[in-house]
Amino acid sequence: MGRPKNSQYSETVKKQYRELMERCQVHMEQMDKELPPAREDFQELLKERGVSRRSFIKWTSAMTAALMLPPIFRPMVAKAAENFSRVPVVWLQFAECTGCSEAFLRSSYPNVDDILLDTISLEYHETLMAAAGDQAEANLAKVLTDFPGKFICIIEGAIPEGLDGKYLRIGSKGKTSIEICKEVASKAGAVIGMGSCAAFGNVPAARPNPTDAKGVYGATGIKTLNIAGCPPNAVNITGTVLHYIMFGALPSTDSLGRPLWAYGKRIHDYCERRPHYDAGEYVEEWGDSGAKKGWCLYKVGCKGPYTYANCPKVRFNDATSWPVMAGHGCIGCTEPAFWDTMAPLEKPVEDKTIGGEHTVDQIGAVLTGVAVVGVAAHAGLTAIRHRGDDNE
Ligand code: FSX
Ligand code: SF4
Ligand code: F3S
Repeated sequence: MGRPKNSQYSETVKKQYRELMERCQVHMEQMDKELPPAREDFQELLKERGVSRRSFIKWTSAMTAALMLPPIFRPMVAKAAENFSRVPVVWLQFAECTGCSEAFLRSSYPNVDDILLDTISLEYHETLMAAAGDQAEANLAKVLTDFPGKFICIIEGAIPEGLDGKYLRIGSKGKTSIEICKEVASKAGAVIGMGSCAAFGNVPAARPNPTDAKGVYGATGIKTLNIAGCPPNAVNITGTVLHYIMFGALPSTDSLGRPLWAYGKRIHDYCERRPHYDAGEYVEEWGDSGAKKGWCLYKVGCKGPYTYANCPKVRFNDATSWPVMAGHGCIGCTEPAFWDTMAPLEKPVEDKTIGGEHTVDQIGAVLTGVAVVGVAAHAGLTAIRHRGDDNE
């Protein structure tokens, strides 16, 4: 059979989008029946915080495109935003620095993402909740009983496996992080690893890794969707949760469990210094004339060519800047073991399996083969993933 003709192809795509829309509508109607009512009127909240209707519509268009969905899904994204506060969330913290929670709480002026994150229904979060001791544990047990299969479990931090997990015990019963993780995640509708520690072990697992720390999957076998980064960008969790609200499923991921909509391309592919890379204009040492002119940071150790993330696009600190824009190369914080292999090097990676004498674009092609599996032109159609399809 040959390839379908253009008109056939577009009919097929339209049909698939119609089916996807139906699935979204059915799921959101079902959700309406099952979940508690919204705690706050989202439209009122936007008004109170000074976000105009026009800005909200602009945001929904941008988020729809970011999630690789066609514009017809914009009203569904708006509806999902209104329902954001209805999905109960349990946030577990294990071996980490709380930077992920900080990133999640960051906001100096309100934009739609920040307001959404403010409304999230956090039923349990050790740093933020008022309850302590037995009361906190009772709150957690209540979510597991009241919303089995309906709440989202977000895990921040690595899990120490050493001493049978006893390097990290939490609560009055002294449960290990392995026990808590298994108990809570087994009852969740979706499990999200927030940050590179939960995803890959990261800082707590860096050499010599005295506690034998691992990512959630490595320590427990529980598959997580990974919002990688140290810390990750909060925008990437907003989009992922919106997707879950719309379809009852997490977005499709690369082989490392990172959602393709946010981690499908390399830093190097989006970087504003890329024209200087292509022109062979490099910073040779810190403070030289190239540094003053904003040239490419590859030779002083930028790991953008090996790193999959959308930092140049979404930026940090109210979207004002990101590491390369601030003048330092990317240290690869969304990649496994970056503390051992990439961060300390203020020069290009020499490992021949990754870099060496290859050109940066060859490196990208190799990494694409390893880490990212085909982002289709109409990737929205493949953006629905069932639990258990990732981390493989
Ligand atoms: Fe810290 Fe989160 Fe890095 Fe880890 O971040 S910012 S060490 S990813 O688990 O708190
Ligand atoms: Fe940007 Fe780094 Fe790539 Fe240079 S090597 S273009 S600074 S991402
Ligand atoms: Fe991390 Fe590199 Fe982005 S260091 S924050 S992935 S620019």
